Amino acid sequence: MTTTHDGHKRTNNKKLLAWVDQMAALCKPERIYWCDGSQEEYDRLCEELVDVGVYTRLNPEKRTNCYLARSHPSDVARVENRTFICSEKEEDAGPTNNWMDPKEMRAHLNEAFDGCMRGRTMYVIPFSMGPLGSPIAHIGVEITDSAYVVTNQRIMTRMGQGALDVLGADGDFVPCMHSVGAPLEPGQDDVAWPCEPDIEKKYISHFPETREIWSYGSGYGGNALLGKKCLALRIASVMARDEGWLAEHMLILGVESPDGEKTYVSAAFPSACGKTNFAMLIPPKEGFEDWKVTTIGDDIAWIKPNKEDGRFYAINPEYGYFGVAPGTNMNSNPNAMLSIQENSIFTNVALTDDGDVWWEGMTDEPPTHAIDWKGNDWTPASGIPAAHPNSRFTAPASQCPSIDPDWENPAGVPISAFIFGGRVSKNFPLVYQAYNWEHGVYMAATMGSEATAAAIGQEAMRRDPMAMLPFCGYNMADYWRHWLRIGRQNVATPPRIFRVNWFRKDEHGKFIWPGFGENMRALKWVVDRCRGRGVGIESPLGWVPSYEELNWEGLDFSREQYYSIMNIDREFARKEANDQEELFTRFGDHLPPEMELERQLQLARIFHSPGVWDIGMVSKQAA
Ligand code: O2Y
Ligand code: MN
Repeated sequence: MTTTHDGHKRTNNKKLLAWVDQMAALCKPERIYWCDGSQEEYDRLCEELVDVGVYTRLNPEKRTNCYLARSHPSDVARVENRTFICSEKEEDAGPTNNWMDPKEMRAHLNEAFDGCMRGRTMYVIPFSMGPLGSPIAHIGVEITDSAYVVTNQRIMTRMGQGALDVLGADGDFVPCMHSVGAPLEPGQDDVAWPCEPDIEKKYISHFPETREIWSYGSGYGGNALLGKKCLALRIASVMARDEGWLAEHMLILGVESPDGEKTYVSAAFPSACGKTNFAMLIPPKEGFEDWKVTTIGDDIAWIKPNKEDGRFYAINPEYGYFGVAPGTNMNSNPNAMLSIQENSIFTNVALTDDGDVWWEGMTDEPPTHAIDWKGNDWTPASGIPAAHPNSRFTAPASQCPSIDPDWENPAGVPISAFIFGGRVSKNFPLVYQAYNWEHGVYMAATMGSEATAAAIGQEAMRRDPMAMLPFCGYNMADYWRHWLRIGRQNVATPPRIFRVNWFRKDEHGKFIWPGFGENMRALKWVVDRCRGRGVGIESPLGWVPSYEELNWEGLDFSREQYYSIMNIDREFARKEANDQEELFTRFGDHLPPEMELERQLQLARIFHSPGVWDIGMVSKQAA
């Protein structure tokens, strides 16, 4: 073992030691600190952050061992327009990513990082994405000048000496370089949330060929906790392409039937579609008495083919949840609420007078007074949100009551279905199944959510293929090609593919489907289909369940209501399939021919399939 900068013998990995030396020479920190990942270290750093006013310790009787941080008001979310894929060739980043020539980006970064840690500590954070030593896991090392990042990373990843031990002398790691971009001059006082306020000087840069991440100027979330979106999705998607696996923006959950049959599914949803709620779903009390849903992960899945049994096995590469606070409550997600009782960090939520946290939607009645996310006095009459809409909790996954017993299984869990969901108010049924793998990939590639197009003031589909638009580290069309290939070549039994849509509205603009735990009714149909049960009806979009095929016990949901969330309007479906052409043509020669073929087949089914349009009609006839 070689002695590291703090005099400890932690690693003899030459590549790592050389990289840390090189980064220290560039950033010129006052000191270097290697994180061991211990509880003692976490407690000490949190205490230091309390002392300097970055963290507020919450009332231990309400939230044991919990802290609140408030970011700079300009640093509150991922910055997509400053997120870059710096592949050698622009076409390898594709039309949906911001590309910058790697040489040009390196010139910017060398200038920005030069001396950027003056007066600060440079923390070295070794971490494992995935259970330590799992054949599906990978090691990263983040260098950062933010103790907020260190403490959050300890919750979000398996961090410290254990990761160094797995790395060993010759192991490889993804270097993740991070600075808040706020060096301190001698004698200069620090601020509570240092960052680079000029958006044009922030860089969230990825180098897919050399598998490096460089992030400058932001201390927040996905911009700074580099194991998450940067490594586990953007860089990992490139590794997955090259090595024959999948790195997906997907939750993983298990469904256990009363007789103990366990089925795992993985599901992708764009932001604001209730992904964490679905990952932690509690089945309805009536009709699903002895059913259980268990959580493996709420955001990211690494999925590798297993040659032994020809199936995909998935792990959650993360160790914690970085969940959106607003809207989370004991009704929408009791498991999340119970996960954040202790050992959690809250960012940009409101502080109540009794030292607890609060956010919009947490309780029916707001507190009469609180300190808002900007640190100002707040009352319900203030007319502004007390918590930032993107405020977050960082909580250990192990604290989730629905955590699956196999969530740390290094071999992963076998995946039977991929579910893709968007937020669409019309025409897309509650649940339907692709006819085959290629059709499923097409369905996933064209998914999206409705957004009001400011220019025309009309609802338009904002496409988010596989919910990976901001997270795919290479050309999206090449990614589709990878999906098509992996389902054909790398597994004997690819998972069945489904789409779901919880968000259809009635003529008054009200959601028709109750959602949350009731989504179990659609999920059970997914499981049934994977198990070879259920008949299904052939619709132009895919197999759909008849009214009779879903379990309605305990829910007053009429056949007519069901038809209204299952019907497919021919004209609407035709327009949707036509509109998809615009997405496909953006990719030129990179577009796999199967995608256009599937679109044409879709149009043909819409025009020519023999009248199986109206699921209501079909079910009525059947009834
Ligand atoms: O705004 C951020 O920095 C976090 S974004 C995020 C966090 C947790 C899970 N998913 C997301 C996302 O944007 O998909
Ligand atoms: Mn996400």
